[in-house]
Amino acid sequence: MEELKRSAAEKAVELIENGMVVGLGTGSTVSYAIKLIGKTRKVTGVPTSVETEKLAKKCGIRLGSIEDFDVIDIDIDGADEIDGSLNLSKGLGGALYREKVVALMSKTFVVVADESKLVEKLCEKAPVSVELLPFGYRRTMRELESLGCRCVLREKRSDNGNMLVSCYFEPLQSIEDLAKEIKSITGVVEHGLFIGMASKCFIGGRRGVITLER
Ligand code: A5P
Repeated sequence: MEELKRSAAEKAVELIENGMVVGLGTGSTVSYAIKLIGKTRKVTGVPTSVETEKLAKKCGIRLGSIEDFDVIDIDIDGADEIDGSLNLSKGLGGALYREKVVALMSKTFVVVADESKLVEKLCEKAPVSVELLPFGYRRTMRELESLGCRCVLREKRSDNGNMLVSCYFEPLQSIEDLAKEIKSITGVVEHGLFIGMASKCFIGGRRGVITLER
C-alpha cells in the first residue's frame, strides 16, 4: 500500500517546477510528495495543516503564508474517496477547511491516492467530514442528522480550534445537492466534499499509476 501511495505522489511531483508556489496537502500519501519536493525542487510551499507545516520545514521547503498570495500555482493533496467524475471526499485527517481554501486558490489541483480510494459514489466507504463552530455544535449536529446521516463527534479539534464530525450518509443521493445542504446549515464552517475541484488524480495501483483527468 505504501508503494502505491509513493508511486502516485512521485507522478504529481513531476508537474512541479522550480519557483512555483505549491499547496502542500495533508495525509500519508501527500507526505511522500512533500519529502520528494524537499529533495528535488526549490519552491515556496503553502501548508494545509500544522502537521504538514512541520513536515515541510523538516524537509527544507521554504514556506509562505496563504495571505501572501492571490493564486497558488499547483496544489497536491490526498483524498478519502474519489469518484469517476473526480469528485472527492476529504478531511479524515481533520484538515478539510485549510485544504479547501488552498485548493480553491490553486490553478491546478492534483490529487494523489492509492486505488482503495476509488468509489462509484461518494459516501460508499468514508463519512463526510464536517468542521463546526464550537458554539451550539450539538444543535448543528442535529441539523446535520436531519439530512439523513448518523453524525459522530470526533475527539480531535481542527487546527482552527473548531469541532470535527463524521457524517455517515448512504451513497445514493445527489452529492452536489448534499454539499449545498450541508453548507447552508448555520454553524457549519466547511465540509469535506470537493465537487468539481480536482483537475487531475494520480491513482497508485498494483499495475501502475492511473491518471484521471477532467
Ligand atoms: C486530511 O484532512 C485529509 O483530507 C487527507 O488528505 C485524506 O484523509 C487522505 O489522507 P491519506 O493520504 O493519509 O489517506
